[in-house]
Amino acid sequence: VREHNKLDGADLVAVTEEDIDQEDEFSPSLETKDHVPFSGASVTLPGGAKEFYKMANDRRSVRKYSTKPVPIEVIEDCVRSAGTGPSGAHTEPWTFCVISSAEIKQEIRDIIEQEELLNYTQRMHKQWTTDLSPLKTNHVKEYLTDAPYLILIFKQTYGLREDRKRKQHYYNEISTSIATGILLSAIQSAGLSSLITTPLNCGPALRSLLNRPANEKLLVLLPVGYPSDDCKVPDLSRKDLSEIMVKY
Ligand code: IYR
Repeated sequence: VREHNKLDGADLVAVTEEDIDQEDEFSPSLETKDHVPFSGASVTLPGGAKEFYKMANDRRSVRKYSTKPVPIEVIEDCVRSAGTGPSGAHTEPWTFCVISSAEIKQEIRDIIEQEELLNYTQRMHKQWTTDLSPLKTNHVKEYLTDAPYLILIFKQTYGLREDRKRKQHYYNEISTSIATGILLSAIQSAGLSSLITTPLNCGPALRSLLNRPANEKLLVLLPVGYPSDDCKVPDLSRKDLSEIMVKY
């Protein structure tokens, strides 16, 4: 009999005597192939890490968008980049739902604004809403219908193998979060803006709106587009390197 232990993002299956006797019932989810030579990065930025930092430091979370269209090919390249992220046992446990339909964006906005009204007025602690007050956020989210795209990122909590067995998706939340970070940088590199949102309590309704399967759980939702002409952002500063890096 197997014991399932919940451990830090991975569903570990305890190995028992019985499993060891029947080891041949296990087969890797990935095809077993010879390793291939690799000599490191072949594409680099002309200005190296300094140039990447300048780009990254220019990123701001944008909450007011222009309706100016963005070619879908740009979004496709950004999602391709996200899909290069490392993942537990190379399971690639993510789904990126890209919404451009005005009707679906409106439905998403309706679901989120309804929940966020309850979040802000009833569910979030007073300290939480107070901490957010300098950012001037509230339950009204025009960006959900103004931005040309919404990207809903789902983590796949498990997969299905060709032999119909359940495939373990180790560290699916960490893997999908790393892919999301790569997506943010790709969006930035295309001259576009975005915003990480975590619609509290909206996951199940958004999953069913988009007909996503039961193994997919909403991680984050990003509007993507250009900032509106009158866009303003909070006057924030970032921690200095000396505050975030410790050399040994
Ligand atoms: N999800 C809400 C509240 C919110 C929470 C945090 I933490 C933020 O950094 C920003 C907002 C909203 O999107 O308004």
